[in-house]
Amino acid sequence: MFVAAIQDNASDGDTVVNVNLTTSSTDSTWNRLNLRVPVTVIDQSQTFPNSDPYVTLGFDNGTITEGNAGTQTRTLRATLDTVATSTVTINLTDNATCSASNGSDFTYPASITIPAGQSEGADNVTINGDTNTEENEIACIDVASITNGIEDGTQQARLTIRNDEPVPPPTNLTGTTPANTQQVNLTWTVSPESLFPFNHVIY
Ligand SMILES: [Ca+2]
Ligand SMILES: [Ca+2]
Ligand SMILES: [Ca+2]
Repeated sequence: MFVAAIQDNASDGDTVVNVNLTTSSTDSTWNRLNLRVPVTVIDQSQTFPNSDPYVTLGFDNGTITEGNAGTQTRTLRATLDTVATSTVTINLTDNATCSASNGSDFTYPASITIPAGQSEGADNVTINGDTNTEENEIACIDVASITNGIEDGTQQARLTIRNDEPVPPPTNLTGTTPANTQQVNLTWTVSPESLFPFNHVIY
């Protein structure tokens, strides 16, 4: 008896086929003996069980100087570890724990799409200029979900938006001369405090 396996290209895993045999009633030795013979057809596909590509996410250039008005862009790129066999969609979300604010400091695309046959896709993140005196800000884009792909660990694209407003001079500078004239007490106010180094030199 021969059992022939039929070739295909499907990644459908190993298959077990049970072949049932019944001997003839005229066979005096094995009369009506029933046999069940399992035959395993092994799937040789290298991509089974999961053929989805792994996805990484990042900016081509992770810093930008803010500017005072209008918008600028930076390229946000999603990259696969293999060529896509079907369309891969990476849905994006912003991480609100980072200092830059979605909507006022930057805006980003809802998703990046990678067509079948490609291994990467990209879209623009838009940065808004302002004239606010502030610290550098960081925009963080996370992966919300992926269709036909797998997030490679935890991906987060980070963009540093460099503030370009000049640091204003200290204000409310006052001095007093105590009885001991070798000593002068000075007080002043800086804003925002985080923009000033801690070592203030007095001449
Ligand atoms: Ca500015
Ligand atoms: Ca800003
Ligand atoms: Ca600013």
